[in-house]
Amino acid sequence: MRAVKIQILTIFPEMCGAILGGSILGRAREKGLAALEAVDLRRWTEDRHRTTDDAPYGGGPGMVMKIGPIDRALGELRTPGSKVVFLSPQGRTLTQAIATELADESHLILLCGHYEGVDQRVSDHLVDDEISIGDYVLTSGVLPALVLADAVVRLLPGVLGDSRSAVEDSFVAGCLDHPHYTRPENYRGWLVPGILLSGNHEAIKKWRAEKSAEATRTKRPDLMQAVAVTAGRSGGRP
Ligand code: 9D3
Repeated sequence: MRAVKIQILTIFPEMCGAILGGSILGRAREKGLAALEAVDLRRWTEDRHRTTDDAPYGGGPGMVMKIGPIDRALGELRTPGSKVVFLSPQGRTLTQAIATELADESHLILLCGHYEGVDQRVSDHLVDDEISIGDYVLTSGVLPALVLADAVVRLLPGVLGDSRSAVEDSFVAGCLDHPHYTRPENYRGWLVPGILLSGNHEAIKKWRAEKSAEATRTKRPDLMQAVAVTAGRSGGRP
């Protein structure tokens, strides 16, 4: 059994509690598959006010996170096999492929920024990887760190009840899912497609593949290249 240690380094560790203790991540912890922990960056401050930010050199609005507490924290948390990931709007955008890559690590330290930014020397000298979760503005790196932890932990063998789910990810990542239905068969006249009630498993499999391809083509044509590759065809040709 392979266990992954994930430490979220932040000045707001209390933001992480419900997520790290909740459903899937909580179960992964209980099963001993993942050790998830929010670590308070203020432990490494050295002044009475536990200061983690300061005014920017060159002037301007807002505050900048200081390098000192971050350097001391990482100096203590790092291990020979650890990887420090800085959640930042300047990072490479998180994808399923990156989640898979990080799920192979044994110790992730997720560094979260707050305020207007973090001293550039942190990115330049102290981190191994820099990741964004997309092009929209959040107030800190804490939610991105939790998103990343969730994407990674669900990939660990044994975390999802159904081992098939994670295996199918390689496909799901390149193609939208087919529609799902459950009881009742008729809700206010809105019917479940008859084929799903037919018991014909070959036909159902084919219908789902077609629905999946159709949804991808109409809603996410940008994914079609990946679908063609996944299906073993070349260069997105039909
Ligand atoms: C006014 C300064 N901002 C320019 C738009 C810079 C800024 C600094 C810090 C914007 C957001 C943040 C806080 N966000 C993150 O630390 C963050 C983030 C995000 O906002 N969106 C997507 N992924 C990420 S990863 C970390």
